[in-house]
Amino acid sequence: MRIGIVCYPTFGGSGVLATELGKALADKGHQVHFITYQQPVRLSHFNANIFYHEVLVPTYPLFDYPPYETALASTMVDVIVNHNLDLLHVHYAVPHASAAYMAKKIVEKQGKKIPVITTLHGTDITLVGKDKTFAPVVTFSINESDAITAVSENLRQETFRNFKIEKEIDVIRNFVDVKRFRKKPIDAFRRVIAPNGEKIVMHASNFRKIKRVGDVVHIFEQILKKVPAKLLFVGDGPERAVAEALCRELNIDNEVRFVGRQEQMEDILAISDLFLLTSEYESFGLAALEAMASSVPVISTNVGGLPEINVEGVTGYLCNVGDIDGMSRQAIGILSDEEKLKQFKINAELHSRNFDIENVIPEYEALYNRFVKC
Ligand code: GMT
Repeated sequence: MRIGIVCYPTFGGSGVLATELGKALADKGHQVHFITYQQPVRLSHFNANIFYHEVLVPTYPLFDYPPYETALASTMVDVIVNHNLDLLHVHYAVPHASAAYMAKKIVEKQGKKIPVITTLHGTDITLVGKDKTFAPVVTFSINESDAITAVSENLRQETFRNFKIEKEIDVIRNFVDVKRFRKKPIDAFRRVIAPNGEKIVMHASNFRKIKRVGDVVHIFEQILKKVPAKLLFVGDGPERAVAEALCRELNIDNEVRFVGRQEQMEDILAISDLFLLTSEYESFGLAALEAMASSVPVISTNVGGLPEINVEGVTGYLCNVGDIDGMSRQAIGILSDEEKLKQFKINAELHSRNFDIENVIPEYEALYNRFVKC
């Protein structure tokens, strides 16, 4: 099959998921065409079945706002026609679903039918898409997609709650390549971060307000009172400076490292003991799943799709948003008991196998096969 994938090429979960999906499809012999404004971050290896088409937005003195969506739709048309695509799979509704609709209509005029599948990832529905400015276009273009998928049952329900959706939404949960994340810790690396055998607590995100990174700092402050530990912050974004300032204010900055955006998540996760995800909302929480696949238990909030992946008392714990005391108590409980920590690590890795890439890719292929006869 010749498949076009449109996504955000950044470190965000939707881009990571779409890129990993494309790579896995290419490994299975499909021809995959990525259409994005930048090379996706996880698209580092050469694969003869993968093509990358950059969307270039022309600048012009009249354009206060460069027309990205128009450029994207035009690039889609070019790739659909010149590479004879069978199907277009867009990740994140805004503006990918509406650009895909436009491209579909344009190629239809040229006698080519192209099925469009839209995968909803979270903030495209719960934050951005709901905004009055976007809602009519988002609703329309989702409804015009030939198939809609959501990455969790929670997101499926949220979408029906917030938009007038006229067709079924299939849930295809996010996945993880368990083999890739099953890595042995690099001892020298661990010693650099935790020279005296301290426990390593980790948080990874894009540091948007929705992640509540301040809660991570407060939880870690409480952990430190009971367990020698270090905190690793991975990623970057608007709240990073706030979190750094808070660490200084609480006088725990020597125990905290901000390592910025990282591509080799599996190496960092391999030396971690506990993952904290304090978000106000997560449609899924791919970062938490990657942690679990690396045998790292997760303390998370109990919102969105997180209860669909983190199992209370088995792979970690789930608490209400903002329940710093509760999350600290559970974190200390795991970190201060070697046997418990060991068991939770085993459980986390075992549970992550339910989301293995090898089980989920066939679900996408089955969906594609509903529209493409090969
Ligand atoms: O979490 C973010 O801010 C990034 C965002 C994205 O669109 O890349 O992540 C969303 O999609 C991920 C992949 O499906 C999910 O794992 C995240 O939970 C979801 N984020 C939110 O719902 C806040």
